[in-house]
Amino acid sequence: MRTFAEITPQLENLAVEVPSWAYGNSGTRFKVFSTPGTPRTVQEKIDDAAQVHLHTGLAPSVALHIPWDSVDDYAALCRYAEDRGLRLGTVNSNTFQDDTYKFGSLTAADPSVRQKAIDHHLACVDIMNETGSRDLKIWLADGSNYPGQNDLRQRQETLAESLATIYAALGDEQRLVLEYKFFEPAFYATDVPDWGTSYVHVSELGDRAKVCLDTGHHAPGTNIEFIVAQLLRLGKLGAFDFNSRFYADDDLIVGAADPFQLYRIMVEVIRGGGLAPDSDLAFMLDQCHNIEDKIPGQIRSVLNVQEMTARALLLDREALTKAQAANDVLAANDILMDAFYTDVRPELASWRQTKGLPADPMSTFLESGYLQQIASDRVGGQQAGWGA
Ligand code: LRH
Ligand code: MN
Ligand code: MN
Repeated sequence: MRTFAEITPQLENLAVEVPSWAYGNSGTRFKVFSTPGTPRTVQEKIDDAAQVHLHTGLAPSVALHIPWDSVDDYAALCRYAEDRGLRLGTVNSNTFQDDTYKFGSLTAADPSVRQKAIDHHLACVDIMNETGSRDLKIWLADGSNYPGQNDLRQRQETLAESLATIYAALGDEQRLVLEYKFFEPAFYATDVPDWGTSYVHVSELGDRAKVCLDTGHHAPGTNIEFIVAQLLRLGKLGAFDFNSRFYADDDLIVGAADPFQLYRIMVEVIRGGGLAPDSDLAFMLDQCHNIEDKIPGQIRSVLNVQEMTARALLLDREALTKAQAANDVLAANDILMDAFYTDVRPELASWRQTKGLPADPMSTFLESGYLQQIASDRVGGQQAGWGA
């Protein structure tokens, strides 16, 4: 296995973007529980995101969701974030909370609905120009509940046309990332259900269009690291939405449900060059905390990503390649498992200290009094956006 000292230069390259919506209240279909100190404004969400970065050194940017995070002055919002040591990152377009889009947005049969959805994306590009954001992330709730409800084929044509119009509005340094999800809210057919469909569309668009892989968006049992390997091979993996799940799109803390899967994903990321200094792969969290405190939830998630990345970096790739070439099935598996079973927490803790960070970011944050402070300062916090 490699030593910890050997992997720190690569570990240094890891940055994980946090989502603004992680700090708001969210819930299940049955109940939204509120948490004391929930942010009331996007500025307060940024304040909370800054805490994650301050204590972990891992989360230098925050993703916005439009219109959940709409403001009048994005340049001012940008300065607000910068003053707190953060950048504004990916802009997520949201066409899933408006009555107009009941029967679809970018795929809608009604041209006026489609135009409204396209215009919303063009407005998102304007925002990106002000915030300096590189990525426009599109996830569509478009789909149907019953066979026969929609013309499946026509909707793919319509989608391709809508995406082409949006892509044409992007600047040379900007990208479009198209996120897929196999079901929900549509229960029969989703218009972008899988990586293949996303890949087909982004390939047609051009070099600056890529796939976004949300780890919670697959059928149970799907081999996600295979998708990672394939998309990196094709140069088309643009971004991750990290979260974990036991059943469907649970949006739980990253690595909570299946740390081994997270490890396997990071092994393929590293194998495919996704952590190299010249990589443009974006690592983001996409989580909604229902019952736990939001900031500690995010801290736990980014630390879990760091931990599994460290273990994946420890993997003795040379030995693995040799065992694979010799068809030594058990040795190859052993080599992979050796790195996975290595507890990197003590070494990560001392490494953090050499960088001026707390050895234990979670306890340092909890002892800082920030949670108590926001609980008394903020009254009437906001929902993340779901059902808002
Ligand atoms: C859809 C999704 C998508 C949205 C987010 C709030 O399930 O993963 O990324 O933007 O949730
Ligand atoms: Mn997502
Ligand atoms: Mn999701």
